[in-house]
Amino acid sequence: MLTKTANGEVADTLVEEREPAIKPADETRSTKAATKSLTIYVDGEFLPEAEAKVSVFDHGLLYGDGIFEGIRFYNGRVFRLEEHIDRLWDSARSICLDIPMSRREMTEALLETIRQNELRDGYIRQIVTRGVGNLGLNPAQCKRPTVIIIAATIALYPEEVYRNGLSVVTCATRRTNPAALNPAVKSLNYLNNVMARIEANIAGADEALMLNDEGFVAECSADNVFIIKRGEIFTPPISAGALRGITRSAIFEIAAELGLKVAETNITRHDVFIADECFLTGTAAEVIPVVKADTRVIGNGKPGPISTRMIARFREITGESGTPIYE
Ligand code: PXG
Repeated sequence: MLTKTANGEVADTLVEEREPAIKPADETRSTKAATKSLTIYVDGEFLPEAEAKVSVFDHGLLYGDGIFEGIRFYNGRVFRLEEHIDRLWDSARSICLDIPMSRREMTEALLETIRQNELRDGYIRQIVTRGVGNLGLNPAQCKRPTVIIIAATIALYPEEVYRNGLSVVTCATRRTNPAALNPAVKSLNYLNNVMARIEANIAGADEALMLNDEGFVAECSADNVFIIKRGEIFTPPISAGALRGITRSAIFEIAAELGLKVAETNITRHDVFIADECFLTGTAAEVIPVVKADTRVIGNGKPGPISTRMIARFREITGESGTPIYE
């Protein structure tokens, strides 16, 4: 296997081709002229990307003190916008951060950022930091949170990945214990996930399967995990260290539509190894099959029938629902 640097120089050449890239730079423009820079929302202003900057004293940078959301829009509609706004507000409440605007204002700022960039399909990164303070970590020094909204395009995984599936490895880095930092908070402190991802890179795998302190599966570095056994679907509960993924909840709805049961239950590596099917869900990855875990082939090594139906139905839903951007 490919084992070079911690940054996975060798592995990256493999992984990079497959990974969806959220690209803020010129080559990502779809409808806006390719030469124009992105327009980015920073604290109430729409700025050209070269001017969209934060202070080096912002505690988002100094301490990872802040929260974020990653949201997709498809075909001129934002997918599950209200759920993302709710989760942002939940993260804020959990870390005692007062978002300096109403949900309605945030929603409008988000839609307007997309409009300013004349995009119809893409990815939004919404960030609220603790704001500018001093070099001490005390958030009481930070007078006003910084709000940033970036709307960009996103390069999709190649279709072959959805047909052939991904490989995952279990990483030694455990998902943060909720008693230390609850993984349900979508915070700017993602080093735990980044370390997991580095391990996957070193191992030449596509994703890292993260366990919690008890040894149960929590999630992957940026995706929720599902397994299927004898027609039943299982996914770790939030209490196991999984983010309450918005794609994850879409899967619950699709499963109900298809008459399939989803059980939120603790899962071990063994359960993954002996699963008939496995797939990951996330805003960027959408619904993506897994065909190998720690060198064990899952099922027959091909994306299974239920995963395939899930992917197809998820695509239908993203294409036809959501908050309209331009109406
Ligand atoms: N777990 C974690 C830790 C996440 O950060 C998910 C699960 C999936 O949740 P949603 O709501 O997106 O279905 C996430 C998603 C990326 C990326 O590039 C995704 C996330 C964060 C950073 C990058 O896919 N969040």
